[in-house]
Amino acid sequence: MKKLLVDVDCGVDDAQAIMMALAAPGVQILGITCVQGNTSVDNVCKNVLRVLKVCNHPEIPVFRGATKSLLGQTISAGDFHGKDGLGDAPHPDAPGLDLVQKEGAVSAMIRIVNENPGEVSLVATAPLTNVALAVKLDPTFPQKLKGLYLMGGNTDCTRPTPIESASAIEARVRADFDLRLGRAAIMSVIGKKCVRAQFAARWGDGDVRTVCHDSVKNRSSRQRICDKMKARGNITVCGEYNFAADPEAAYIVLNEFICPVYIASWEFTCRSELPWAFCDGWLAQDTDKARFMKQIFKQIMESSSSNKTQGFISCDSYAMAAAIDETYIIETDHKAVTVELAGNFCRGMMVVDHLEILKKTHKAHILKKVDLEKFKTLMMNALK
Ligand SMILES: [Ca+2]
Repeated sequence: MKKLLVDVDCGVDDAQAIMMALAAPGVQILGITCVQGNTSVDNVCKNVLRVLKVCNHPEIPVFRGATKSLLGQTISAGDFHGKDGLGDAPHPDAPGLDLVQKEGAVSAMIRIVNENPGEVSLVATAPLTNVALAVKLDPTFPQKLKGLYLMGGNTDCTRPTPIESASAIEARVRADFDLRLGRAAIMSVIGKKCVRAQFAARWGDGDVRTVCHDSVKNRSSRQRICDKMKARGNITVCGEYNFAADPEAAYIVLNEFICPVYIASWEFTCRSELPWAFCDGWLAQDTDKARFMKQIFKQIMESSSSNKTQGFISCDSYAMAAAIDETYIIETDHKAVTVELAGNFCRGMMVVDHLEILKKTHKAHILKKVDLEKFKTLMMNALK
């Protein structure tokens, strides 16, 4: 039996991930901990209880966790998941907060893992506030986990990106840094001290270091500049929501969780999108679960239909699938990772230490390629 603890900010894709785990044979959810994120923590608790009711699993305990990020700063998730986090499609018989456990989320996490040492996989699909608090209360918490599965963070484009022409890069660098230099000179000064300050002011210090070290190692600065400029965010320029919503928590988790860590980054989920035709068949199943999903997913589907460039992406489900079935993972990047906490544009961005400059002994598995047929089956079964 695979034992899971799930930490969510129950938006629509968290609901999809929870339903995937509930439907998977040989998987037991020991508890669901809630944290603010897509919506307030009270809404998150209500949403989880609603999902558990639809799936006929009211016995799974739900715990209320952090109401704010570690520093108390908020970053709006917008209305993508609806104001209530679940597509603004309320149900009159939805369960109330009286069903939430009295025990708090963080102490419940620690207790449950202590009761099942070495057996629990923690799947975290939300800002990492609860998870970071758990290691601060109990520094031995990570080593008692079987694994940690995260949805969050950025990679700096592991897929080949269209390379800009040298003249386009030159123009960008000129515009950004006001360098009055020729093309060759611009490319060669990337690693030099005199321009670092300018870079740091524009890109954040972590980025500067990456570019500088690349230059020192005589890699193609041109390619690196391209990659940096193409690193994708979904809430800030290059920040993924779960990390950007609580960068300090993400930093603590990536630096203090020495258990096996698997990361489904934003770019990875984008690359692993499913066709909308799959989504149509998925929702057309004649079940209460599918009808429920159709209601809560309606708003997102309508807003997505205007953006035909992107397929169907259930972000949180990719991390959940990795915890449920290890054979779904085909290829990972095994790299040390951390999080940028400063910078003008890059706060909350995951930093991947390709050159091992940070000298970290612990490395994370960044999902690169997965078995999408297995993923589709897990998704389908979630609504059966
Ligand atoms: Ca989430």
